[in-house]
Amino acid sequence: MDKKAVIFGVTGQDGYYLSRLLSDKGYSVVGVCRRTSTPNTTRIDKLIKRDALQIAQGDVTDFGSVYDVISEHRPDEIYNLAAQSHVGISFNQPSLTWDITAKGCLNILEVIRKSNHEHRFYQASSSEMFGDQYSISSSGDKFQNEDTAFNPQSPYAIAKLAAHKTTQLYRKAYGLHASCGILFNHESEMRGESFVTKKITKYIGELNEWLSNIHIEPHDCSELEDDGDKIGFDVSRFLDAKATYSTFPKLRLGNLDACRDWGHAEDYVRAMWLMLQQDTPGDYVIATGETHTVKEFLIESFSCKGFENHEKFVIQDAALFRPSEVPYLRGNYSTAKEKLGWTPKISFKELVHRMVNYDIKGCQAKWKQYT
Ligand code: NAP
Ligand code: G4F
Repeated sequence: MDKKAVIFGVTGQDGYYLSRLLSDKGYSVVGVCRRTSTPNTTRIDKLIKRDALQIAQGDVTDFGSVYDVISEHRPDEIYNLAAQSHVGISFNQPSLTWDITAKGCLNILEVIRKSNHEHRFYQASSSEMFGDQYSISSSGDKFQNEDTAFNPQSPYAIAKLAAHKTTQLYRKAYGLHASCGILFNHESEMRGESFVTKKITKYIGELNEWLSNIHIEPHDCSELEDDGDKIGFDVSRFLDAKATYSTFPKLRLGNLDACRDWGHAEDYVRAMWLMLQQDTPGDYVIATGETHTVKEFLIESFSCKGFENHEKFVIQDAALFRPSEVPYLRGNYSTAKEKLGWTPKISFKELVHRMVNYDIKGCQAKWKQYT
């Protein structure tokens, strides 16, 4: 008999890759979407159209709807990817972040505990939970693994740690098959536009389109003027016959020194699935083992299309620095390698190039629509 899975958070980046993976494996996949006034299914529309994904209405903050979805579909596997997942925004909306990211997980666990059906559960834990903590290897390298202490530095990370601990408690106290993936940053062509990687690659797509329309090669482009515009691309600028390249805004960013361990989401959803195929539930760090600064991501992205000097396109904005920061993340995934047979396949360089090329093509298509 085919397996059935329910995914909370199906409309997000990981929701797209996970539902595609499970559907390819022959699962019947139900994705839970919350009510929004405009459609939020852009990433998954193609999967819905080809019947690879069925949609159910629900919201993780609403116990009743969580109960209804799980008791109606009685899935073998439940993946909780739902969260207010933006660390910066969690400082401005801590209460909402708590309700979705912490209490949402508790709601699902409570329904599973009371159910008479055996559901395997995956919780999307985060490397943000480590905060400013790291371990040191015998050769002096800094890293985080399953034994590293947690010291969250944001309302988001605190909510994630509450969900993580609650999942562990339900596993121990009630014998649930519940696993936590402590996932380090993972990005993709489908990444949300306010995360730093996508912000950078989308800007490059827009800048490239802008320059090619005014017939200027990247290396001939002089320093852009900072017009104080925080929004990047505006097609109407193209349509203004008097527009010059100096009116194109700079890319505004915050802290460029933070180190992140960036992988590709396609690799990371495979790890989620593997965790739920194990006889025994557990917690696993999922990472690449490499770390890069935001500045290194910037340089690699700009170099993809011959933009050599990123400084003339980028400005640092104090408003985009966080009240407290996670300075260094580099995961050691040896437990996942040993127990799940998981290793990442997509390198940092390939990740960056895939994202940049996708955004360049996307901007070219957008421009064609207007001409
Ligand atoms: P994402 O793109 O921000 O997706 C979050 C998902 O949660 C969206 O589908 C969103 O729906 C949904 N959601 C938000 N509030 C909800 C609510 N009240 N009820 C039901 N669904 C709700 O995040 P992602 O990058 O795919 O990450 C997936 C999960 O992994 C998240 O829990 C994130 O915190 C965690 N994580 C991510 C990373 C990473 O680097 N990507 C690393 C570690 C952990 P809408 O479309 O309606 O907003
Ligand atoms: O892309 P970010 O917003 O990702 P962050 O904060 O590392 O969180 C992501 O990864 C976590 C796993 O470790 C997930 F749990 C979480 O849900 C999310 O997916 O920021 C990365 C770094 C930070 O140090 C930030 O301060 O980039 C820095 N940064 C610099 N300028 C910026 C910007 N971040 C954003 N979002 N926007 C900027 O303009």
